Order: sequence, then structure tokens, then C-alpha cells
Amino acid sequence: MSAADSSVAHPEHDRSSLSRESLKRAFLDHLLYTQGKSLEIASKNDLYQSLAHTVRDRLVRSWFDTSATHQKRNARTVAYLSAEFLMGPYLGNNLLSLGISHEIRLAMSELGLDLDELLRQEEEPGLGNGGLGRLAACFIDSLATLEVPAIGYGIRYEYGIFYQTIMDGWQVENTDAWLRYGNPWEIQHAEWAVQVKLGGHTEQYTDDSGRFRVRWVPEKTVAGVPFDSPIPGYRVDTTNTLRLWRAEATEAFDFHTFNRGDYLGAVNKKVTSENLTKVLYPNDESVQGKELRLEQQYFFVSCSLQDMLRLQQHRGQPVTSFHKSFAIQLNDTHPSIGVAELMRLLIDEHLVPWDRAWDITRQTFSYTNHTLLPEALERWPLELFRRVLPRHLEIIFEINARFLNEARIHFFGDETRIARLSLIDESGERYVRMAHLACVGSHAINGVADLHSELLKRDLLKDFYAMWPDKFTSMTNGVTPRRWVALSNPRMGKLVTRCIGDGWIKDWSRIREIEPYADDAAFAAEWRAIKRANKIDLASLLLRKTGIKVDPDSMFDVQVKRIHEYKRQHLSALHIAALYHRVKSQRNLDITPRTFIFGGKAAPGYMRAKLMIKLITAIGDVINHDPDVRDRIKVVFIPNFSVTVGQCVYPAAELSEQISLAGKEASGTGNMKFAMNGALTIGTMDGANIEIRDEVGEDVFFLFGLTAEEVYALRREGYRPMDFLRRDGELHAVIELIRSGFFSRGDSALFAPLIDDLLNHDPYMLLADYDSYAACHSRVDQAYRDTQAWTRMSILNTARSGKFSSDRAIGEYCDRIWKARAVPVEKR
Ligand code: 8GP
Repeated sequence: MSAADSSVAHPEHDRSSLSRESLKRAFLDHLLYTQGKSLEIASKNDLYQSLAHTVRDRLVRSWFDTSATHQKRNARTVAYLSAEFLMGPYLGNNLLSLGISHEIRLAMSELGLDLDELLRQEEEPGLGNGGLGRLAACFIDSLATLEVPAIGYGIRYEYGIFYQTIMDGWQVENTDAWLRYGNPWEIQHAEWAVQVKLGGHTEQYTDDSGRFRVRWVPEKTVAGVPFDSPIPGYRVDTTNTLRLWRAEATEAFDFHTFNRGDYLGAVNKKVTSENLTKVLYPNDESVQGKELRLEQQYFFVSCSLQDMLRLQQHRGQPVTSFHKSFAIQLNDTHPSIGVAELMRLLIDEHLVPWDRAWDITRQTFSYTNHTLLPEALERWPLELFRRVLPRHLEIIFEINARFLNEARIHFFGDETRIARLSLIDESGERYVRMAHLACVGSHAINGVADLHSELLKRDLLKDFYAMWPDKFTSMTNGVTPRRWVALSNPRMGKLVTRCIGDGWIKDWSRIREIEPYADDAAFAAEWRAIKRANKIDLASLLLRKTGIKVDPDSMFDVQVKRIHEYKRQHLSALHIAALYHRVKSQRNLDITPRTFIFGGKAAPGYMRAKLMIKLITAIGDVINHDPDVRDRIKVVFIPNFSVTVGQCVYPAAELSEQISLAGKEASGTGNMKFAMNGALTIGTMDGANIEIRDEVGEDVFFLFGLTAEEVYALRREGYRPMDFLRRDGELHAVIELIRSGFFSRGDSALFAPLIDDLLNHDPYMLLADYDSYAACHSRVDQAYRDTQAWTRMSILNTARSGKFSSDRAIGEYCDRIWKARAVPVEKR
């Protein structure tokens, strides 16, 4: 029985449908009637689909009851607008929420089937790039568990994040056809489809009562069709909705073109409309400025707002109390066009006067910023924007004119500041600044960790802060303990439950109660045994995926996240090369055996990041095959890092690498998943690392590197990377080794772009932090040798990670921003 299966909170009438016999019957029925197969001839996918349908059926009643309750109570509903939802596989999580993993396992085994094998069949919907998309998934899990009425609104991409393979050490991208075998979790609701206009022009007219109005005459109209998936809370009756939109042609054929005999032209138009939701842009923290991307953003935002207005009407509420019914969260600037779209819907379509509409809009929206990197700030060339959204541009101009009037009074005579604040960047080619639109149109603005929120106020959004200090707040991220502990690390879950009960699954702050066990020898021995078992599982995954055999008794030192210069995977690479250099110079050097594990995707157009992957795999290739190393160092790059892979990685990690340059990582959430699973952190004073260290204690955290203040100071003084290189003989030798082509079969040109950049510019200050990083690793090395002390630290680390649950984060958003509360579902 899994840790989480000990209690079932379902009343009698539901319980019968959850009995083993009825689960078996339902499963066989789906196999026969949905898949059209018998057990004898069913494929693995048939079996998975039947099981998924069986489980979905068991969610439908609470799904109904939830929306009926919310409607009846006219409950304030959180609408989480996000261009990405990186959900991970559903089956395991839904079994956990329902509390039926154990019964299902037995039911399957009575049919001669292995639940784990069926779980492995699921194609994960990779509808996100990384942190931001995964945060949205953790948040909707917490909203449901906390019984808060909520809808996640996003895009049903036909192709999610690309599938990564590694060939000859390089990243190769393959398409992610996740819908190939169908998605059993979603229900299409054609009856709630909406129309979305694009392009064209606007016209002025006078209405019947003599009022001056504007109408938008679009160039084309696309239909948005919602696909709903249930999001069950953990052991509660609330099942919220994730509603993702697919674009469809409004008419199957354009009859005009068709009748002219241009059949292919007509079909082509259909194809073009449907392109809108074809593919997720695979860029993490950089923008491409493509027209299709703007169309995607507008499309899903317009669909979602129209949907909320429909619900508002359905609840019998006037549009003018929209802000009382909905709290809309903008997950970064991607949905920020919503500010102009809600204004348009209220003014042009519901005839609400401007001032009233603006009040409603501002009380509805709030905005979360996720990055300080300038290249991630969305701005659209004005002409492109006008072409796609002519009416919105007019509305934005009007918002801007009114806003700048207010700003001029606030900052009397300071026209430089007014230009900086403007929604339109006029310093060269003109752009619409989406972050500014989000700030002006929202009543709350937050960063995702304390340092990040401070830096927003001090730097990126300082003018807005000066104008509206009260709008700013900080909301430290969190991750769901359901997926990231209960589901991923059942061994640990079971041990914890045995000691303190299973309350931690719903209330992660209770994990504190294991703190006294840090000094309990028997508990520590079990803790260690669990980590070892998880490492063995990961080792077999690594062998399967890469052919590399690793020693489960070596330290598992892990860095999994998007590949980016600011995250500094190449700092690790330099250090690994230095360790290798040391081992080669002193053959019998006594070092703690380590397995360095990397994983993560590089944006397909980000050549530097792809070269970083090549550097890691190239160094690994040499080290893994050198007999002198005698397996004391191994380097593995896991291909296609995903939620599914993460679920195997975090529980097996012992050291978590969080080594971004201070001031660059907004928060990080992987750092939290590692900490919860007992991996110690080696990290900089960046993002949520700072808060993790505050919580777990400085003696349970391996700190190195410059602080954000020191980074600024060094930059002000003029940073010269060569000064640091000269001071460090080992680093110098390592750089020369890479440069000479030692790791690239003599090709001295291969890594030159990376190395030259480090020596001449080094914008992420690797050389400045290198010494401190290497010294810190020596401390890690020493600490790991004392197994008991290490285990104690690992237990304390988990015990003190209570703050980093997304339940805590969502509680804060509800209290401080959304003013939303739990609404227990009434069962019919
Ligand atoms: C990330 C931040 O980099 C990370 O520090 C933070 O923990 C996470 O958001 C959640 O708040 N940012 C992104 O993932 C991001 O900007 N993604 C781009 C694809 C838009």
C-alpha cells in the first residue's frame, strides 16, 4: 500500500464504484466498448486508455458537483491564465487524489496486469518549457486541494515541448506528438466554442442613442473550442477544471473560394486557422517576436475572457460585477493582452462606460513576473501589433494617455521617467511593452521569491514601484508535495507516514515533525536505505536511456533544469574537468566517488546552450572511458528531461546544484523539489535558495559565490574575467585543456565560442565564482564521507522544507491578492 492510501474520504454511495470488483468491471468494459479489444489482443496503449477512462469516470461526479456548487454559491473564482501548463502524467496523480492506487494495483494484478507498466504508457502532455509552466501545474493542484474555486485557462498545443535526443553529444529535437494515441483525460465541449477575431481594421459609428462607438471589422475569425480536464484536489470533493483551447476554422470550407474552384485554397484557409494552436514556442526566457505567438496569446486570452463572461451570465450576474466573480492571475506577460481585451469586451460589446470598465479591469487582474532577464521581456513592434489587433492598439493608446496623465502629476516635470513608464517604447522602432500593460492594468504585482521581488522594485519596475508602492508584493513559489513527494518518492512517504501519520500530504508544514528523528539511528538507517533504493532505480533508468552504468554508492550530484548560460551548467563542467585534471595528475588521489547527472533542454535556436550540452557530454565521454579514473567520476546527461523523468531524479539526488549567478534566477522550483526529497543544496544567494537556506539552516546548506550586491559592485567597477583566471592555476589549466581540443578529439575550434566568451566577457561571472565553487565542492566531498552526519543533514533539510509547498503559496495568493476562499462542494 502506498503512503497515501491509508484513508479514503469518500461517502458510501461513491465507495462502491471504488471497490476492486467494480474497478475491474469498469476497466474491462472500457477495454471492450471504448477500445474495442479483449484482454487477449489488447495493446499496452489499449490497457492504459481503458484504465485512464475508468479513473476519469470516477472523477466526473465530483467534477459536476464542483461546478454546480460554484455556480449556486456564485463563488469568487480564480482564473489562472497561463500560456503553459506542464502537467506531467495524470494517471498516477489522479489515483493518488482519489486514494485508490492500492485497489487499482490489486485489480490490475488480478487481471494479470502490472500497474507500473500501465503508468509508464502515458505520454506526458509537455505543454510548457520549464519553471513557469510547471508552477502553473502545481498551483492548480493546490487550488483544488484547498477547495478554492479555480479554472486553469491555457492552450491545447498539438505539439508540446520538443522531444530531445542526444546524438554524438549534441541535442537533437524531435516533434512531440503527445496526442497520437488520444488523450483520455480531456472532454471536448464544442457547445462552448467561441469566436476570436484577428486582423482587419476598426470603424467608428454612432449607436441608436447617439453615442459614439467603435466596431472592429476583422480580417478573419477563428473558433476556439475548449477541452476540459478534471483537476481533483487531494482527498476532497473539489474537482476543478483545466480548460485548454484549440483553434479551429470557423467554417469547414470557405464556400466563396470553393465555388471559384479553388478547393485547395479553401482547405488551406482551414489549415492556417488551425495552425494557431499547433505548437508551443520552445523558448525559455527569451522572446522571438513572431506574429503567430502574439496570435496564440490573444487567442487563448480572448477565448478565456469570453468564457468567463458566459459563466457570469449563466450565474445570473451583471457584467459590471465581473471583478466580484473572477480574480484573474496573469502568469507572466504572455496573457497580459487580457487587460486590453477585457476593456474591449466591456466597452464595445457590453457598452460599459470607460471609467467603469477600467475599474472592473483593474480590480480583476493581477500580474506575476517570473524573470529579470531583459531578453525575456515581451514587446511587440507597433506595426505588427496593429496588423493583428487594431482595436486593442487603440485601447492601449487610450489607457496609456490616461495613465501618463496620472504619471505626469506624480512625477511633475520628469519627462525622462514618463518616457520610461510609457506603454509604448519610442526610443527607436516603436514597441508595445507588455509588462507595462500588465502593471498598469493590475491591482497587484508580485515577484516569485523575496530577492526577486526586491530587485523588481529596485530595478526592472522601479518607476511603477515609485508610483504605486502598495501594488507590489512578494510571493515565494512552492511545489506540490502530492506529485513531488507522495507520488515520486513513495518509499520516503511511507516511512514518514509511519512516524508522523499522513497529514503531511495535505499540510507539508507538518513535515517538521520528523525533525526529532534526525538523531534516531534506526530512522536514519532507513532514510539511507530509501535513498539508496531510489538511486538504484535511477541508475537503471540511466543505463536504459544512455547505456552508461553508474555506481549507486557514489554521490549523486544533480543539475536538472533548462540549459541556459545564467544557470551556469558550464560552471559545473569546468569543475568536473578540474577534478579530472586532479585525478590525472595524482593517480591515487582520494576523492569521494561521484556521479554527475545533468538533464535539460536548450532552446533550439540558442546555439550557446546547445554547445554547453556538447561540452558536458564531451567531458563525460573522456572521463567515463578513462581507466585512470577508475569509476571515481562519472558524468551522465539524461536525454529529454521532463516531469516524468524528474519524478525519478529528485528522490535519488543527494546534492542539488543551484548555481545561477546571484540576481538572475527569479526563484527556482527544482531547488524546492530536491530539498523536500532530502538532497542538500550547493548554491548561490539567488532566488529562493536564500529562503531555503534561511529555513534549513546555514550548516545544512553549501553556500558559495558572490551575492547580488557584490555582482552589481563588481560590474560597476568593471569586471575583467582574466584577473580571476590569472589567480587560479588549476582553472587556467582546465581552460587550456578544453581550448586545446582535448575533449573534442583535437578540434580546438569547437568550444572556442564558449571559452573566448568566458575569457573576454563572461557576463554570468563564472570565473569570478569559480574558486568559491570549487572550494565549496571540497567541503561537500569531506562532508559526504561522514555518512551519519550527512544523513542527519539530509533529514533536517527535508524536515525544514515546510515553507516550500505550493499550498502555502496559494494560501498567500488567496489571502493577499485574490481574496478567494475555500468553498466546500455540496454533494448531490
Ligand atoms: C521561471 C524562472 O526562471 C524561475 O526562476 C522560476 O522559479 C519560475 O519561472 C517560476 O516562477 N521563468 C520561466 O520559466 C520563464 O520565464 N519561462 C519562459 C517561457 C516563458
